[in-house]
Amino acid sequence: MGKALDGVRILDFTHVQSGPTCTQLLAWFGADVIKVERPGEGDVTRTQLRDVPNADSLYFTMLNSNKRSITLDTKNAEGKKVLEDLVKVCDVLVENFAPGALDRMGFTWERLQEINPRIILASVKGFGPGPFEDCKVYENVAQCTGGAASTTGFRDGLPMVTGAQIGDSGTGLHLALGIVTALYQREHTGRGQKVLAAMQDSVLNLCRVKVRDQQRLSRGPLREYSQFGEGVPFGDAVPRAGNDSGGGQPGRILKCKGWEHDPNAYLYFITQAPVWEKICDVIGEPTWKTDPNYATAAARLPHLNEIFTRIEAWTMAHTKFEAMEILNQYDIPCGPILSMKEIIEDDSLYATGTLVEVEHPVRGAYVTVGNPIKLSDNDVPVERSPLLGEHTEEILATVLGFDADRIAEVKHSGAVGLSPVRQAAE
Ligand code: CAO
Repeated sequence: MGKALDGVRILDFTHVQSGPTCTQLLAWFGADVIKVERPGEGDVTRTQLRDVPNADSLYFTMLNSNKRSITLDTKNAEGKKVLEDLVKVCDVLVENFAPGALDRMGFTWERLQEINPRIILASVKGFGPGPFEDCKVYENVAQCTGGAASTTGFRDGLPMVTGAQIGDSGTGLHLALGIVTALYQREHTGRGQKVLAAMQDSVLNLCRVKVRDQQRLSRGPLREYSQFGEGVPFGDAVPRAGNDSGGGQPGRILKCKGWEHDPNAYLYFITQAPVWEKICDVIGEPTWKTDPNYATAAARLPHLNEIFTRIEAWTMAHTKFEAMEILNQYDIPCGPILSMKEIIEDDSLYATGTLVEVEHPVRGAYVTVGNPIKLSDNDVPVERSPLLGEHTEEILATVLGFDADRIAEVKHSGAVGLSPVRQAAE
């Protein structure tokens, strides 16, 4: 088997989550990812949320697999020269610094193109051009400004952020697609280009259905939202819809046996229209098949609370796994609410490489989420993240062809090094 991005070299100038999640994916497709880190400190996440003293945190190790690490002070004159040399031999420079940081370092887009006209400059920023373009942004800010928070949660509660890191990892995914697309185009044009994935744009892209609903709202109530059946009037913006889903296929999270003491004893149940009659049989309401209040998807919308209360009476008599087994026999779409404990203990996820256990020389074995995108002709085993500066000399010697004297010169300048790791404030 091959490696999809074999021969592609990435200059990985990323930190925290959004950028590293992108370059980790590229590494899992076989690209050579060289992570540039500040001497003595490195990516701030190395020391954030530490669970093992003096070991790189899980935050860091789970976002930086299969990369090589070089320390380089890019504000040091010698460090700048080394960075220039790296730009010459790399295909893509990926960065997610605060707006303007790369320019302040002296590496404007114009300068990068002078150094290497084929370079692709890929950036994550919080916002695209506009009133907020200079702002620093973290995950939850993106969830709030991209429309996710105002549409998540319950109508009578606060706006809610989700556990899924759609702002950071979601933007990293968008950026990775932009990078491989720019690499493809460069095959024909020979030119590099800039790729920008703004976190607000990425979250908004993932909230596309809510933009749909905003426009539908001007033409009348959103009939599939529970509040329609409850007679609660709509305002002028898309409301939070709890766990509602779908139009013809409304869904809810329902209690299952054991819910009183297990916070995850729940099942997502979808009343998919094509299997409505089977649902009626399973829950013991066969007359609902022909009752005009329940027989069609449109007729059911004002009665969702009654319908789901009745279905819940059935699910509460079963565990979430029993319910799933029974419902699957009738092709009724549903899913148990799986806890992180249940997921991390699921052998089938290890069998596919979606979860992987990796050995680390300092922290020992840890579990990470492997490549979620499976290509039939890409075989890149998940490897541990690099220690800070682990590959500095290797990269100077083999990627840049520096001899011992030149390496000594660079070291002497203080541009690379391993001064003690700073203890970060959490
Ligand atoms: N050598 C020398 N200097 C370096 C360096 C290196 N190897 N790596 C970074 N630096 C410098 C930068 O040049 C910058 O210096 P200036 O402020 O003088 O320009 C400085 O380190 C700090 O970089 P930063 O502003 O990017 O970092 P921060 O911790 O202050 O902000 C963040 C972090 C994430 C808010 C900001 O980088 C950002 O908004 N990034 C874009 C959006 C993004 O990716 N957010 C997701 C983060 S994950 O939740």
